[in-house]
Amino acid sequence: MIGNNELPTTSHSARGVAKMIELPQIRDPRGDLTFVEGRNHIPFDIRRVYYLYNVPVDSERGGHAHMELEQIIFALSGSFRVRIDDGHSVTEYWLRDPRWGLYISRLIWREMDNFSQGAVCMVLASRRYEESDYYRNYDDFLQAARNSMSD
Ligand code: T46
Repeated sequence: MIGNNELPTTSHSARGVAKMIELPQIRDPRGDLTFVEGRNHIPFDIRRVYYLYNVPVDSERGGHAHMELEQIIFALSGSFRVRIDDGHSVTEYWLRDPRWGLYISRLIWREMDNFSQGAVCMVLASRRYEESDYYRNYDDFLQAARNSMSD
């Protein structure tokens, strides 16, 4: 089941997209189970999984955007805040429920902070790690985002 109806779609000439996606939950007295299938529950094939843990509560992560990468971010445990900037407006999301992931397309600047003690952030990504895919300079991101919007 998908929250908020349709899966997000991205295009190279559109503004970046961020959207919460609800995953299935199999409730069970033995413990609940949630699963994710690429191109079913999320709009891409999963090429990489990484996770953040042992994160100090005053840590700030992110501070970049991607040229091509799409991702979905989960709080598997604990909570944290994700600030999303599409070059036009900024939106805050709080992740705290492992059934809900935050889908982030290309050309979205993200910043993460307010990690709770013991928070675990898991990310499913559409591509392998490539440093050349990052905008780590905000002005470079902004220019690319604005160019993309005007295409
Ligand atoms: C994102 C947020 C949520 C790798 O070697 N392989 C990897 O798959 C990743 C993600 C990182 N790295 C290296 C690159 C850096 O030397 O690990 C170091 C830390 O990476 P970074 O500063 O980009 O970590 P975060 O937590 O600020 O950002 C990461 C992702 O890079 C980013 O795409 O959206 O997590």
